[in-house]
Amino acid sequence: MKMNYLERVEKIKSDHEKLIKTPNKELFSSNGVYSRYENPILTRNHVPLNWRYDFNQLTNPYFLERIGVNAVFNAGAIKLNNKYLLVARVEGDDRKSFFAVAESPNGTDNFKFWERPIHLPQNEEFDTNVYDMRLTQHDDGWIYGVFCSEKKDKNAPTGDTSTAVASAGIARTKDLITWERLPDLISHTGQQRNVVLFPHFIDNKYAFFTRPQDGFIDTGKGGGIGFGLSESILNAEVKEEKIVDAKTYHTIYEVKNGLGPAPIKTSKGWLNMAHGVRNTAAGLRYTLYLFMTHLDRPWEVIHKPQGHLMAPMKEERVGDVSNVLFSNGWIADDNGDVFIYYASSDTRMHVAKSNIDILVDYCINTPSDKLYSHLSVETINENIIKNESHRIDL
Ligand code: M1P
Repeated sequence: MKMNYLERVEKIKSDHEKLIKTPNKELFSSNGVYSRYENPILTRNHVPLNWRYDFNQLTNPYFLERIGVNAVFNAGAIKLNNKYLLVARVEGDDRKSFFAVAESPNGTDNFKFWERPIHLPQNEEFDTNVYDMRLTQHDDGWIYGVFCSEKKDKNAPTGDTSTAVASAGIARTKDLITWERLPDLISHTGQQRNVVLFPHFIDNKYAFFTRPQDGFIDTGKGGGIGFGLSESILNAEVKEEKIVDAKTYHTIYEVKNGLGPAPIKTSKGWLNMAHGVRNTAAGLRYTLYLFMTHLDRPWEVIHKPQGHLMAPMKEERVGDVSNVLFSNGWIADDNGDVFIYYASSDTRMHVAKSNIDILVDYCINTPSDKLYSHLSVETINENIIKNESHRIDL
């Protein structure tokens, strides 16, 4: 269909408007633990048109998209001034990721990007790429964003133009508009990605969940979700990390894992969501899992259900990096509802809804992984036996 300039502008504008205003629908949940919503909540098509198009007919007579966006995913989340806010990873066609805030009035639809992407101040050595921000409303009054700062590996052999180094970048803000950049976290266990600031002081120190790794992709001898304290946030340094949740053979986190968003406090302990990575013949598979840690000792696991909480389903399975669910944002609402914001296959953002009581029940009462097939069968048989006195005729 051939369109003139104005028809094309109008169509693109009205499609965009329609997409942003599309209502979302909660779907029935057969597991009862959480319910997915029907539509993705943020995609590359949600990105404002004036970031992508030149609206001057003289310089853009064909109304071409000048600055393409490849994907919107892995968003941090926070509720501020009654608005549900996501700090999304927006990845341009040029492969550079940056952060941008999108706001919704209800947490499940009508997500609209703020006027401009976040201006993230740079340290002396620039970040080549930044992504996966975890937001923490800290006791000290600041909102912190901890994210992956990626730089070229200076020790890579000549000709190696892809080896990178990951460290934890730290920035803080009061309003998500103006950000103060602090020095990257110093750790002594190799590279760091998936670092999360704990919201409270512990022994008057800042506390971080970490993910030590020997290489950029492979965690090597490192790995596991770690935990360590830092005297200061202005020059954050974790001198020692204890492993909270180790990678383990033949589990959904056998290759690596990493904490998702900052944990949610409940009367029975801290709720933690993480991603676990396992190997398959078709490559790595990322799923989300939950565990609870002790209220006073948030590095101590007290309940850990077997397997995943959420795994990629249907269209979630396919994208730039297929077979991936990743989450670094959730919001616990005042009425106990929990919105789980998750990305599928490094391409788009979704939401699922649960609540604190249900997630706590899930953590406490789901059997744990006994690590052997015959013990999994034993767990099922125990359930069958328990059910014999509670038969429901179907
Ligand atoms: O591609 C899947 C994910 O891979 C990385 O996570 P991890 O360090 O645990 O392997 C990150 O690059 C993440 O952004 C990405 O979604």
